[in-house]
Amino acid sequence: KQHKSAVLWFTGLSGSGKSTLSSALEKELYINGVHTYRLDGDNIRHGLNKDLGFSPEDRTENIRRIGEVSKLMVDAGLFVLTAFISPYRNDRALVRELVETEEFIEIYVKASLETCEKRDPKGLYRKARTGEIKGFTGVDAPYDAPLQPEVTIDTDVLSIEESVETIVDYLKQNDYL
Ligand code: GGZ
Repeated sequence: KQHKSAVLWFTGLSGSGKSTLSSALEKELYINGVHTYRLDGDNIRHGLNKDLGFSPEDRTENIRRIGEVSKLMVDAGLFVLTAFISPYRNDRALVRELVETEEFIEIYVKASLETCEKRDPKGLYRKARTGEIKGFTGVDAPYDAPLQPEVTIDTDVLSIEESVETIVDYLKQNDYL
């Protein structure tokens, strides 16, 4: 059966597990014969969006462009996985409207700030706490948690395998797979 195309929009704090989860899910989708493309900081913030920083305006523009690119890829028949903090509820709502609503799946990667700070894989929270980095999400910049995400993954509780399974189940139940 031909699968639908869609955007799986991961949102959550730095260190919540968006990248880890989206790459684990991508492997599982590949096994299911789904043609995917993953957008993350490595291929977007270092390329298309390398003129953008982390001011509120730049974050909004970052998400807008990623939304436009995602739309093109969905039109091309792909399953797009995006892994950006995307801290503003309004920016995410605009992407949802841009991509057809039924093709936008918001996945809230939920982890407490405490957990994210403990993980601190790049030492950025530490730098934010000492003031070396200003305007860090969760420390001195806001994160609007999704109110009605299609899927919530609590990475404080679930393993990566369990998290991937939860998303795959959602996709199967809603005829994406
Ligand atoms: C948040 C920042 C910041 C500030 C640099 N605030 O853990 P990381 O390193 O790999 O993930 C974070 C990434 C966030 O980029 P996004 O494009 O996802 O952000 S947004 O959706 O808000 O536009 C972090 C690093 O960039 N980083 N400075 N001030 N994260």
